[in-house]
Amino acid sequence: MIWNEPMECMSREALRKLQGERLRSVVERVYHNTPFYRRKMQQMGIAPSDIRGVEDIVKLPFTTKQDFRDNYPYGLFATPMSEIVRLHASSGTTGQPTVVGYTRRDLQAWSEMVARSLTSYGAHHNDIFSVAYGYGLFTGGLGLHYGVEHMGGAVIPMSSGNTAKQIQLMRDFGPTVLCCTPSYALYLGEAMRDSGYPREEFKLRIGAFGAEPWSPQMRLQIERSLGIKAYDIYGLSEVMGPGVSYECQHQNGSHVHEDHFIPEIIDPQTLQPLPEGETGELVFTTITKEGLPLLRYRTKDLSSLMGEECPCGRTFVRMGRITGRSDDMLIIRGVNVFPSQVESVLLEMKEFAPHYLIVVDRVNNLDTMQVQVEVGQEYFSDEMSVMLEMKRRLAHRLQSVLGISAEVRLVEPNTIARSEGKAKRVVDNRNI
Ligand code: DLL
Repeated sequence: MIWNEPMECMSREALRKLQGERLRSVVERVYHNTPFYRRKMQQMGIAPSDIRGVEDIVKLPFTTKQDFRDNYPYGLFATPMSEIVRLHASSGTTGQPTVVGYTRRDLQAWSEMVARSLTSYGAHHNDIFSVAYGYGLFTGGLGLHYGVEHMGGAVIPMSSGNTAKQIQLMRDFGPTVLCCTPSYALYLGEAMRDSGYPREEFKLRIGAFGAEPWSPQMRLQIERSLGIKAYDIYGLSEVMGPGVSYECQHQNGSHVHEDHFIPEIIDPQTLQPLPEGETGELVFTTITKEGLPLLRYRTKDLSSLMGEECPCGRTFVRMGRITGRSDDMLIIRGVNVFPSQVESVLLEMKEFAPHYLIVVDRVNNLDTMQVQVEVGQEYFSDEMSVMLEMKRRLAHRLQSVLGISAEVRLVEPNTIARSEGKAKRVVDNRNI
């Protein structure tokens, strides 16, 4: 089934024309409504009239997470706040979050894109969806939620966590579609087995998994343990949230909603566009968004684009699985974490030296994070209670800045290996 056949299966020629028109209109809008873009374009010596079609996209400036930081909180918005009806946020590179805003029309477009995605997985309005992505500032929960309602499905707004309850309601309410991070899906599979309820008592048949990288092997493992077919859903808050791209039944890459976004792949060093098929950094230009339109947003995600026809009939270009990042962002239990956030916490607490090591692991399908940190010479104490209190305060501060809990291990001064070049801040033992 295809949710919006006229759009999803439009001829490439018509699509390119539509993209050109929409690109022109968004450039015009940001030039007049967002001082940040006007300034950038003026510095580059370009005017909206220089953008005639999609091919001119390369003339436009890039946008980065740093630009969000410099314009915190609302400086990149292109509409007055009176037209914004929803705000979300994701992790910034320091303690400051990245804020995104949506107009009513933006939310409608987003819901439709999620509905298209779920439909392409084989879900329909008779399905019951357990949405176990986090609700709140994270776009996962509410993004999926509104998409399900838009397509007429029944949504169980589970949010993440409280696994025993998830299992019980999955058995009692009979959801047929599970939406969560792939690592949580694995964990739920295990919890289901341990619950002692026979598999036949669960009705799950489809999974919509994303928000973190996962491998083909992990897909098989999830499918086996939950007895479902698992599909990938990709997205990022800055560009919209979940549903920027979606898999179809052929599962050979994810279709990008090209009537709303123009994807590019660039070389992260030279910033030059790369030809189809080559791996580089994914860049998106939003061409319909009102609240927060973005020109050439650098996702830092590494992928490639595939333009060959897909047997499903959709004409939207496909992007390959995300194979890594061109920065140091980690995704731990679905939450984006930058080592620099840990550093900023250590720098604000005088007891600690900014020498630290983040050790990430996966134990029983759950990500764990340990922060090893050196205590400053003059704060080191033989008294257990003093050290425990220090540890508790740091753990508490990390939890509030990162949004996830971390185990803190205090170590003696000068025990963390010093590097002579780029410091090694992260040891990731997960085998994703
Ligand atoms: O993770 C939005 C989302 C929610 C997507 C639910 C899918 C499902 P952010 O918190 O802004 O938004 O994180 C975005 O997560 O740049 C990727 O690095 C990573 N990511 C998201 N989806 C996938 C995926 C949401 N399917 C960042 N595969 C992105 C690999 C993914 N990585």
